[in-house]
Amino acid sequence: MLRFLTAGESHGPCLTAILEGCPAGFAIDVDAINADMRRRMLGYGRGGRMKIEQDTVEIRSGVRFGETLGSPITLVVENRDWRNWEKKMSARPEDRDPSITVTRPRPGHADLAGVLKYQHDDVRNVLERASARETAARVAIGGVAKALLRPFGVAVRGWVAEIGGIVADHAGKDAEEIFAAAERSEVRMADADAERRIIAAIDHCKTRGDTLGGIVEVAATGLPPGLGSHVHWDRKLDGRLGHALLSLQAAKGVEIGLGFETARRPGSAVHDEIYFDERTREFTRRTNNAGGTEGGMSSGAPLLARVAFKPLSTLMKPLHSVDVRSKEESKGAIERSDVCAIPAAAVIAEAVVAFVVADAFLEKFGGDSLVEIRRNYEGYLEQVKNY
Ligand code: EPS
Repeated sequence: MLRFLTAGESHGPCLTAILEGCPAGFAIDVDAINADMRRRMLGYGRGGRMKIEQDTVEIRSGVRFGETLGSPITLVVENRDWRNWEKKMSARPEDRDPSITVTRPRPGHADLAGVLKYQHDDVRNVLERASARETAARVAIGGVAKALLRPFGVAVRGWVAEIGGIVADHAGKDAEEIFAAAERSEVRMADADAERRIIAAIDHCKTRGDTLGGIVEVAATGLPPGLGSHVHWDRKLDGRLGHALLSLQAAKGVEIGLGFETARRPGSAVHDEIYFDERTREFTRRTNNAGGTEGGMSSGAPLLARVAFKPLSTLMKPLHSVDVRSKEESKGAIERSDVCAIPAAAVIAEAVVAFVVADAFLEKFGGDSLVEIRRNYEGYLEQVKNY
């Protein structure tokens, strides 16, 4: 239904995203997209690059007078750093400079597998595209996805659950409360004590030339039941979320709802019992351990996803490596990087969830315009209500 491509190297002129499958008539607020672009740049532990960039989205196609046309939407994010890299990242053969070749792959990054696979003699040919800079394009795409969901009351919110093993205490707070407090936090958490300890841990890590990973959470609320399907593997909503979230740079694990904890409990302590409210004539649940999906379909309860990110693989005190040219023992190359990018990862995961949900939403209620989709959506809700 909805599909996108991103293009662009970290230190190339720009990132480009093309989103195809957007129906007509949806309001696009560029300022709202740019607010997310700014949120992605924030967070304690970010490195020098974020001082150079001022990520903003320019819409080059598919939107006229603030509304989608139904045609592909092109989003461009300029790399301000490009002016420092024009020669080093030039497309012209005469600019080739062997003295800047990177030959020491960083353990954990795409460097070694990438040069072996693509037969490159310069690790930079891999690392530029493998860089998490690409996530700026995904946040831009997510901004449009949120605009597709907004008229139907679907909201997607992300925050940080833990960094470097220090876990936020978010007990007793709902998604809206956690999100509101996390937006004011340098580590995107609603727990001032954990925040203090994490900031100290990031400072400590920085002095040791090390990095920290963490876990982010995303909640999507306002979903109708029945997005995705049980009938085929590639139509399952949780499978699609897993694929999209694990495609994020440094992502190592995805959980939906109770996730891995379900494996440790008996069924009676996992499954969300079903009740019927005679007054509203609705099926209800008292728990949401399933995290909003059952059988690969949205249940109507909030969708809750958790994503684990490993620590960034550029270490200022680099790990053991081997020079790919000389085969001599060495240390991994040092590139400018962040000590911790987990607060940004929460914004990025939020954008990815928004895309997957918008795609499943259009698949279910598909049409060429907002008017047509609204009719399908309202008709379906009526049908569910009268079941
Ligand atoms: C990033 C831009 C990159 C890194 C980071 C994310 O810019 P630079 O390499 O010029 O510092 O800060 O990427 C990585 C940590 C990585 O390993 O690729 C961004 O825009 O988010």
